[in-house]
Amino acid sequence: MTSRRDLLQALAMGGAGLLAGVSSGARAQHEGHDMSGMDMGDMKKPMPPAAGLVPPKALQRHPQGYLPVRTLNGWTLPYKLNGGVKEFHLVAEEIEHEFAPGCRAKCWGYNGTTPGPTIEAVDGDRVRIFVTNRLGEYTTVHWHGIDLPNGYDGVGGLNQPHIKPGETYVYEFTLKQHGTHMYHPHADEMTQMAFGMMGLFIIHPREVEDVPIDRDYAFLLHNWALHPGTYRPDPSVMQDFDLWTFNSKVFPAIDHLVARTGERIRIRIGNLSMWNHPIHLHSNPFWVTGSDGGRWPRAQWRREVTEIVGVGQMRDFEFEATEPGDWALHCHMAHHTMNAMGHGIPNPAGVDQSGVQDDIRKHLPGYMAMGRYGMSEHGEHLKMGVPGPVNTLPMMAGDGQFGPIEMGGMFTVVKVRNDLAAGDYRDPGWYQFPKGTVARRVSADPDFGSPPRRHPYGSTSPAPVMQPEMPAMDHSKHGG
Ligand SMILES: [Cu+2]
Repeated sequence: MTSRRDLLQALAMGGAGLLAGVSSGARAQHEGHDMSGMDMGDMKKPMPPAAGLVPPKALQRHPQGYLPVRTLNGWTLPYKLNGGVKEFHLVAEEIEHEFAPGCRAKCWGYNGTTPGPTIEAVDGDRVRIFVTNRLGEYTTVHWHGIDLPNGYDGVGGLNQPHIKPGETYVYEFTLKQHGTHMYHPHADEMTQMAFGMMGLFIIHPREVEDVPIDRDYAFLLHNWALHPGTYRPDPSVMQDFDLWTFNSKVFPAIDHLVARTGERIRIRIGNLSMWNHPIHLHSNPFWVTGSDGGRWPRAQWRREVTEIVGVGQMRDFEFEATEPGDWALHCHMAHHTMNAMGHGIPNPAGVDQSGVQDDIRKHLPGYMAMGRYGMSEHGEHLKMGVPGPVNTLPMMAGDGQFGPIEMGGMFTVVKVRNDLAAGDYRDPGWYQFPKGTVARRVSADPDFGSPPRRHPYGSTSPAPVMQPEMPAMDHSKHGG
């Protein structure tokens, strides 16, 4: 699938303008500017704007020496060099956003997306950031965790006048640190963040890092009260959210993280949601190596398999890709890997609803009682063509090569392969398991399925059967 970033790069090469990713409003602000100093980043390689696959890009470092981050489902904001100052332009505006195919909403963001584009710069850079407000109410931008003069800290009323609709403000400061940071409004914060206004601000160290990184991924955690059947997030909700996102996307629409064995991967995670998220990476333990405080001294690195990224915090994970495969990366709060949670619904677990279903069907043809044996049916019934509420995703979704993955929300896959080129981020497909390396059935109880477990609405849940071809165990190889 062509990502937005790939598309932008293709557009840029096709002459559609380096600001192809900037909204119409922002583009108007830039017209007439000299773009010759614009950082091209990894846009230098020509690529055809063909539909479908975009050819791999060679691993390209920025002229200042850093490896650009890979913002999941996102993009990096181009800048213009003006007298040695890096000039960026953010435009706050309402946008139409897709969480995954089948679910869209009116959200607020920057330059056409939520999260807004990632700002990347280097310790020591002077940055000048224009902020244009195209919302219906005032806003500001706070540069979260960045050491700067007080008048640029962005708390409306405290540090600056609010940016009214139609106004453009400028922030200017010199970066005195490195690390993983964020930006977000500090005006009507509850609403503006609930609608999606946030972005990453990555400051690379001046020196090349002594433990070098081969792929550098980044995303923000967020939650949304987009109630089933609606098109606007509800900003008043504090706990019972419907959607849990990595960079405003839910599984299965979240980009995969691709890695080659032998590479060192960094995953930078920031949290602007209303919950703490224990982020869990399958495969081997990772090191927690940094935050908005920069890359920590090595004595502070910790090995973990799950790390809580608290509200307002940033955490950098690093690991060496040693085992090829498809490894899950997800929040360990089980409700945060579901979509479209239905809150306040009676609990049907263990309840035979077949009689109730018939009664309800008299009033609601096609009604399906669900949940007696668990919630797996929920994803299945939508696949069978039974409509749910409009603009509402199934609670769990996504099919892998062995069947339904039954995840949603904050879940994606780290795909480690032996045979990738450096800088190739294309989805390599599902992992091809070497023969004999997958968990397999060795027996099944023929009586367990009696009476057969059937979904109340008649869909068959196949009764387990004894496998006649059950492999004989070879005990001689197990040394006792
Ligand atoms: Cu979570």
